Amino acid sequence: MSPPPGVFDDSNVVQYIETSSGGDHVWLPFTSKKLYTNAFIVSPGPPRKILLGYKKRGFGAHLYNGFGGKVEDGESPGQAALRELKEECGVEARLNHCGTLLFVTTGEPEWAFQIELYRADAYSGTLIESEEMRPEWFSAHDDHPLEIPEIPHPSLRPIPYDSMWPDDVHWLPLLLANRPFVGRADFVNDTPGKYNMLRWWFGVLST
Ligand code: 8OG
Repeated sequence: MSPPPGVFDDSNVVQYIETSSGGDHVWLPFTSKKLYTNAFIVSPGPPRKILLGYKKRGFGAHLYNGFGGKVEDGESPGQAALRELKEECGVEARLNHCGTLLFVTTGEPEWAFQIELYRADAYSGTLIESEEMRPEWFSAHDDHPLEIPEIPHPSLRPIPYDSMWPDDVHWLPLLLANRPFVGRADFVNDTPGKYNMLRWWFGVLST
């Protein structure tokens, strides 16, 4: 099955997962894209751990996420990712691009959000809590079959997928496994602040 509309259609994209919680939902229409970034620090350890931020306000409030935001005029996504990481948790890192995601929501018929995902293995500086994010470490031992299983560290909580965007459980294991990916998720936004997935697709780049 080929990637959904809006996800770049390279011949080296192989299907990773395709499903729908809404039965026969059609992909939502959109006319243009807004660029965002999202960056994760995965410290090799031991114990291997991932830095997430608890979002204190705004879009996605009370969810854990990577650090990121809107790409401003004149910035490349890579520059925006570094700026947002520094603004939101005070640190600098050598970021590697690892995925591209597209999110479309009912009620926003014109816009799709294109998120460029980054990962770093190390950072410099001192972690700080910002007005927007409270950084916290979680165990990055992972049950993904591509990873060598590790014993979770007793003082680190597992990744809090129940308190994250509902699509993250599908692609964060790919980020942890260093497998480049693309994907799309369409959401319905019936209740203010609550997003449920209508349809989603994720593909691993076979490079
Ligand atoms: O500037 P602001 O914090 O509002 O930017 C929104 C952030 O949320 C940005 O990093 C992109 C990210 N984001 C979405 N949708 C999703 C999603 O479904 N999963 C994750 N992990 N992040 C998302 O906009």
